[in-house]
Amino acid sequence: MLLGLATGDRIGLGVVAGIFIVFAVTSALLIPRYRPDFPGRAGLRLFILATLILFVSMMGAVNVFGQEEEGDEAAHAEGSGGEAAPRGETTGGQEKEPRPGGARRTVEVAGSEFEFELPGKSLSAGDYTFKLENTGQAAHDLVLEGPGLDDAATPLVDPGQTGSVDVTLASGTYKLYCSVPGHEEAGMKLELEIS
Ligand SMILES: [Cu+2]
Repeated sequence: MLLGLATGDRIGLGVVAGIFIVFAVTSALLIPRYRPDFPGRAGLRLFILATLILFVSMMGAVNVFGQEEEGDEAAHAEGSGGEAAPRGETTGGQEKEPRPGGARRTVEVAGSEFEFELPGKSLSAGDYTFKLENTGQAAHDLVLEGPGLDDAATPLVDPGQTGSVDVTLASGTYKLYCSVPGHEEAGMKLELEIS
């Protein structure tokens, strides 16, 4: 049980136990040397009373320190449980709902002649950074059009380079295309569904 107590509690308990042990050893071994008749009749009552008081104090100390420890454990358990639950809710919310003030997510788009490649064709609403990597031989950009967006675009990105644009996507259909003349018509265009 002592091992389970916090350091401070163990010290407090140790002091009480130490007093009790010193008192018991002293009265049992040392006092008779100097007072062979100890304890006398009055002394015997006093000795028993003092022993009882110290014993009760010690048990009281065990209870008090033990309960403090249990209280701490209960508080820790409630604290960690309380933190875990909101985290779970937040994670669930990321999948289904718009998250104003939530973490911005990154979508990596590869652009080349003449197509865009996205990790997926649907996303949940929220804040995104679209990062265009030009894997082709000509310069390209990435423009997004849809609810709440009017020609949000990356800079023109040279071959082998990357460029990004921050957008907030709401529910609906967005069109992604390259604005370099002729590229959209050649195939650099796709639709993205936001749920
Ligand atoms: Cu292009």
